[in-house]
Amino acid sequence: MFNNQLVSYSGVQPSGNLTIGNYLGAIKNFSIYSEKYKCFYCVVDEHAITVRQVPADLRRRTYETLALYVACGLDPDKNTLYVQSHVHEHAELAWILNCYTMFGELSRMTQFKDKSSKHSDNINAGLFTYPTLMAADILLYQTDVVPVGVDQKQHVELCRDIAERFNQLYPDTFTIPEPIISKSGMKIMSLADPTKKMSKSDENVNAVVYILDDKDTVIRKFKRAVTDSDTVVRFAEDKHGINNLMTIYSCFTGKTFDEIEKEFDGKGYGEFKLAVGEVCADALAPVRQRHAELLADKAYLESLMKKGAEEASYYARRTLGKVQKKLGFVKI
Ligand code: AQP
Repeated sequence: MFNNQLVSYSGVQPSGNLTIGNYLGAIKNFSIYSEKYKCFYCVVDEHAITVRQVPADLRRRTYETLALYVACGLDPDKNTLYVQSHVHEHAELAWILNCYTMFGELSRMTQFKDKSSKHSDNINAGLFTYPTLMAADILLYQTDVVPVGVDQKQHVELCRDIAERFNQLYPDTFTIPEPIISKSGMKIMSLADPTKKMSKSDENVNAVVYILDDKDTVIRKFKRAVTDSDTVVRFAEDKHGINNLMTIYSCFTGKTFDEIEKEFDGKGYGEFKLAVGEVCADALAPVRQRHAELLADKAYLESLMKKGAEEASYYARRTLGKVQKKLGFVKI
């Protein structure tokens, strides 16, 4: 909480083209908080370099991700939208928090295990300490709620542990944040292997539906989605592919699984896949159009970056100053 106002904080890495997993699990839900909370939504470029990036791609995607925030309905006058590397307090607080985070805690993070097996040639210290940078992101703004997909829940829980440990030593420093996991889009799975999370860095482009895919591409990808040898559209433990498609359909239409099962009773998988593709493509069409308009105006996006960085820095400076004072750092 800052100035008696509840705070919502979240971020997305510009590490690839954003997917419907990022959209349904995170961005789509961000605007829900704008009325009641002071909201900070960050393009977390410092997190992205824990995996090698091509500089020109990182730069382009940073603009694209900011534009997507706006295109997905985040009003820059009601939300602080900014780029992480523009606010140096993130990296500074992350260093301090590293000294209050245990090696064992970081070793248990499943994302570290997953990413280090995916990038075995580059298991760098940043990949290992990613959760302390994420804790710094959240704690700098005295955050109350963190809307994220379920894959990030473990990191928010570690952030809470770090904050509680710090508060025990130096009382009343940080607000303890709560992760908010949207029930519907908590984990969207790959279309090629529905036991795996849909990820923007997946090398198989057919496994992933990007927010900016055109209608034909979206429909083609859903038509090719891996399902099973059954033909009945119903939610069941072992039907990972159908469960995932039902989740996506439910997120876009607001229908319950019971309603979806009734709607597709007696119809085959082919008809269902087509329907999922159509609702997804139709929902994303206005986002794509607005995104294209925004990207054409780079000066506007830069003005948003500047405004966002100024707003965020004001809050970040206050928390970092408080932390430094409590630790005994000398102020000059
Ligand atoms: N498949 C998903 N289902 C639901 N939510 C998801 N999120 C990501 N994928 C899914 C949520 O999107 C937010 C931003 O994610 P991120 O950019 O910080 O990184 P990530 O979780 O590592 O996402 P990716 O797409 O898998 O990126 P790469 O491939 O670069 O690692 C988070 O709230 C996340 O939960």
